[in-house]
Amino acid sequence: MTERTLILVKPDGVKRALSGEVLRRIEAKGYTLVAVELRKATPELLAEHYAEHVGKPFYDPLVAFMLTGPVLAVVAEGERVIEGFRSLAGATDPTVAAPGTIRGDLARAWDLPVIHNIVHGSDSPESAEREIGIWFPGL
Ligand code: IDP
Ligand code: MG
Repeated sequence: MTERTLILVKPDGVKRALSGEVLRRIEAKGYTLVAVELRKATPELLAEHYAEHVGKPFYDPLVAFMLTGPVLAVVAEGERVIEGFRSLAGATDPTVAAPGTIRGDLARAWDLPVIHNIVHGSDSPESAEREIGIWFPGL
């Protein structure tokens, strides 16, 4: 079934000029770009986006990190794109993310309170619908 997912190039990816590389991989896989916008997050928006992580030890550092610079907000569309982009992104921890994935190829561990791993991708149809509504309420 054709579906949509919310992807973010996080501030580490934007700063390292990897936005184009991430978009290239999304398009090369065969997914369609529906929306692409360079945005400055706000604490309110991130509190909604990361609601599931409130109270975890990395929550405050995660929000602080996401405010260090612009993020590239993307909606991509395609057959099973939610699962497919998670597969392109690789595991959360870039040290063990498989080579060939965005995180496995382009990120590594730093001695930081929050993992810098270049991208976010919705993890389920429910999350995708919720997150697209947060970042692109007009869609
Ligand atoms: P995901 O991005 O692979 O879906 P989540 O568990 O949803 O991973 O976590 C959201 C983000 O929070 C991660 O992408 C990463 O930046 C950060 N994070 C997750 N777990 C940890 C942790 O154990 N320590 C530090 N940062 C973490
Ligand atoms: Mg997640």
